[in-house]
Amino acid sequence: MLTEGITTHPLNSFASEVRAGLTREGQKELPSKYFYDEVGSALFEVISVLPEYGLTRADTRILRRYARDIVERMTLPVVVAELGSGTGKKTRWILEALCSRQNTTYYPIEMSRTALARCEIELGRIDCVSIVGFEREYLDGLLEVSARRHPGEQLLVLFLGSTIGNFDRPAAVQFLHSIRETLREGDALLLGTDLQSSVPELIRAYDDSLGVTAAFNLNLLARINRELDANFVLSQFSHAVKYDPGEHRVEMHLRSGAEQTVSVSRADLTVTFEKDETIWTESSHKFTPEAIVALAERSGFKCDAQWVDREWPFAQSLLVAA
Ligand code: AVI
Repeated sequence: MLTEGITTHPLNSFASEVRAGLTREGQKELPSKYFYDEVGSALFEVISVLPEYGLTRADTRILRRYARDIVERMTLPVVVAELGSGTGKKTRWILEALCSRQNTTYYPIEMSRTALARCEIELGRIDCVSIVGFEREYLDGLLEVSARRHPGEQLLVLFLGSTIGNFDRPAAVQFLHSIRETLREGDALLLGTDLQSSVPELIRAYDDSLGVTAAFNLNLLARINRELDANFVLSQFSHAVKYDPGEHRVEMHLRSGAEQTVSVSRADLTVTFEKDETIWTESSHKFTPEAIVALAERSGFKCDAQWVDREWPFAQSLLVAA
């Protein structure tokens, strides 16, 4: 695999976002994108196979079952780009379905070099696929891919795993709109989204009995300790999960077990927590099929088709640039 471009979150942007989030008026926050260091990515891999967390299995099942139907809706030749490819496991089905019809260039766009390398191992063995990885922010990478393709090639962008659910609703519209702006009419976005289900089932999915999701959440503080020279005492914080029925989202927080003061040297910050005060670390929005159609339309796409899993409420939607 060729890997192009190098962008990592520079230390000072991590430091300044931590500083901004922990000094906010009212609810303290940390951005969920910082979960995914080496340890966090490994923990997320474990989450994705937990019995309580059906999301990744549902995402994969739909792709395995319907990859042919999905690619048959595209006009050949097609190049494939993926935003946040992870290890690329799920993508195999789409690439194999395309391979029965054409040789395919696949552009994984991913911030993690380790994930890109694993993606090459996972997918590099498919004969008719050439992989060109981009270690970039999603939109930067996509602009580059879109500009590189040959005239007449259609672009299929994959945004799987319900990562769109980690954006606030207005940010989700804005992000899809920015994707749309990099595309040409007729290009497509395959969007994976977790759907609404019962609240106890959702809470269990984010508060598993082995405590893996709790470790994933707490690792954010451990990462701040490691990279920003902070002194969070992990045993003084606990994983907390709640569901906001108005916003249809699961929220993860870290709750302070005592009144305490923490310093984050490289962010030039000393911060005080009340007992039971929380840091909001992630939102996972849940959708309905109709809400996805509306979201698509507000962002310049038309929903061409949807596939819903039978075992876990999850949808893949093929959105065509209108
Ligand atoms: C990556 N993202 C879609 C996952 C989710 O379900 O929101 C991250 C995650 N957080 C806790 N468990 C999984």
